[in-house]
Amino acid sequence: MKRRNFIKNASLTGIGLAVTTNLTSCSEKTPETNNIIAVANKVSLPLVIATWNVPNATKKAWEVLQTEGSLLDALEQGCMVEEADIKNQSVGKGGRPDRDGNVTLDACIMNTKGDCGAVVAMQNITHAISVARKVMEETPHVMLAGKGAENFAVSKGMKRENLLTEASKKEWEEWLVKAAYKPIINIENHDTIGMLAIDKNGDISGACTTSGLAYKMSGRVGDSPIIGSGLFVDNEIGAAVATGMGEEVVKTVGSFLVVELMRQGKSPQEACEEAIKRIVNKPDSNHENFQVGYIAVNKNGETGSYSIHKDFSMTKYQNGKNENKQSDYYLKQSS
Ligand code: SD4
Repeated sequence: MKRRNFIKNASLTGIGLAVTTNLTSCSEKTPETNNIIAVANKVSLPLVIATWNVPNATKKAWEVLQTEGSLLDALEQGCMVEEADIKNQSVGKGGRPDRDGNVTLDACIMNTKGDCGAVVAMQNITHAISVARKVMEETPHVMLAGKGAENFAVSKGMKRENLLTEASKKEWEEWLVKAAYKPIINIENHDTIGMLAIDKNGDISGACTTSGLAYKMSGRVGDSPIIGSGLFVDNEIGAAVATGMGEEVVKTVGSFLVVELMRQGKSPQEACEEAIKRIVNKPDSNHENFQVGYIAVNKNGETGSYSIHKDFSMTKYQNGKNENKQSDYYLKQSS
């Protein structure tokens, strides 16, 4: 087998090259030369990445993986950090409400086998990610909505809580004066969380949780809980997660697109860039007025992130430390 094909096949089937435990390097014999070729691949696992600047969440997830917790435990507990933080106004408790003053949460989770669970437009339960996981693991369904999701959560022992904090209520009351629906670019900065993790065996899973766009219509659901749009994982290839204007992500099935582009051989960075271009190149795209950002990881542990506007960032936790990296962005070309 030609070396290039060997590498491709190896990464597609999840064997060998890049995914063995804490890989630092490995080698192969080529039939042509019978030489040993060192394939340097300095990826240290486990690895956790997340949208925006969420160091506490990535740290928590990484620590769970380090202490032999499962990928899903790591993702759930990492996301729960943000859901519980009332200073974060785009996720969980303290999230900005819809235009009627109700905080409604969307979340989903996807495992190594391609199983998934989601909740949409759920109220009064802080940890939407935990409910999404229970939908996946404890029901025959993939998605529960509204009251059904809330009642299911309560039946599993979760507490009903008022998610509208004084701070979010005050902002909403100020918004009501003009009541103009104009999502502000990057207002979700530091908040909404899409998280992807690779464990020490090279297996990949992902999660996403949000209160969605502030002052949305009652009943509006974004991309975040929609498998393929807000999140997609293929353990043979890689994973991607989205943030920003969910409607635009849904229209291009963004996260699935990123993973499929990686399947075709693009790096995570190239795949994120191509998926953003699909959005901005649409006829009558008004991308000057909205933000979308993607982060992605492939089976080799390479990562990428890209957005339309500046100031999107990715937090990466690896080797026991956090790094928050500003993403490259489409409109840089015209700035
Ligand atoms: C949505 N994509 O509901 C979400 C919002 C978001 O960072 O990601 N904010 O459209």
